[in-house]
Amino acid sequence: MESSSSALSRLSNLQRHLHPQHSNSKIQQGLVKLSPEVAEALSTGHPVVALESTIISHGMPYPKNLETAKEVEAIVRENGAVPATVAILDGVPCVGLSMGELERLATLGTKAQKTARRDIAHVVANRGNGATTVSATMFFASMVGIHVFVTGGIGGVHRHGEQTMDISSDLTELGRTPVAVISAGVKSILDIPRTLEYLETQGVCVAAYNTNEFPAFFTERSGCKVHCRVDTPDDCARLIDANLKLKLGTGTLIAVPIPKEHSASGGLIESAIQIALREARDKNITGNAETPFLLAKVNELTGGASLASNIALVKNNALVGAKIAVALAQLKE
Ligand code: PSU
Ligand code: MN
Repeated sequence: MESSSSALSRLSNLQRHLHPQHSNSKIQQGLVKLSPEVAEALSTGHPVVALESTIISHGMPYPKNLETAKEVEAIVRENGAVPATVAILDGVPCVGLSMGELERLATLGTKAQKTARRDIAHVVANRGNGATTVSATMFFASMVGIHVFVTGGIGGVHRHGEQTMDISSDLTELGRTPVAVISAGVKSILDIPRTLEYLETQGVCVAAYNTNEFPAFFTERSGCKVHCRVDTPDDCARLIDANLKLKLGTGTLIAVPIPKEHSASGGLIESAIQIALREARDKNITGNAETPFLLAKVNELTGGASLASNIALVKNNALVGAKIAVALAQLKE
């Protein structure tokens, strides 16, 4: 079997051969593999949108996950940006996946390892297949110079997080990695007010798109006000640009409410969440297994209504995110 150092040096040579002009040393060292399309876009300043992969492996069932992943990439392209789905395949962090790689990840499903920041090193060391969460995706996006990242929902402070300390590393990543994350807010499986408090502590600018209120993923409203409102992709681009120019070092969270016509009934979702939370407690499901468990349970209890809403909001985020990436690239011209 090929040793990992020779695999890395082979990759490194390949990268040098493919992208001699690229100045990012981590790419040149072969620590991360860019798809040819993403490499080309980054080297010419063309807009790029990063996409995560836990949503594919753990967030949705097969084959809807694959279908959605392909549609989301298509929406990003139709709106003028290059999609860069991030995942670790056979121990190699990849930014930009081929159709075959996307299919592989979707069929692996939960056999792929859910990979947050803390998991990156051991997935790479064991040459595993890792589906990156928001924290790990931000890390790799930032490493290669991608400023805009689209997902569905981010992790947050879990309910009773003040006792369990279960606080997603997505929030600390937002505190230390300068990438703008476009999401539909935070699911009400989490404690939304505490999630916003935690983001404030981390120094993260939370902006709501076309509203003054932070959205609650399946529904447009959470009852929590935000301190920053943005109304257009240009507004978002200026915000991101200011953050980058000042080298604040923090991420930006842009919360886009689910389109009205796709929002689920708040009452239906809330009762499903209550049942799912009780079941998670009874079965003692904790740690990084909790979010995927709750997502699947809520989907089952709502007879697929939550999955349909989830897919619709991710596509909408892809549309908005691509426009933001385009506006940001224009600002830099
Ligand atoms: N929320 C969703 N769908 C998801 C996730 C969260 O609505 O797929 C995934 C994302 O990858 C997110 C991760 O980064 O779960 C957070 O997991 P945890 O709570 O274990 O930090
Ligand atoms: Mn957790």
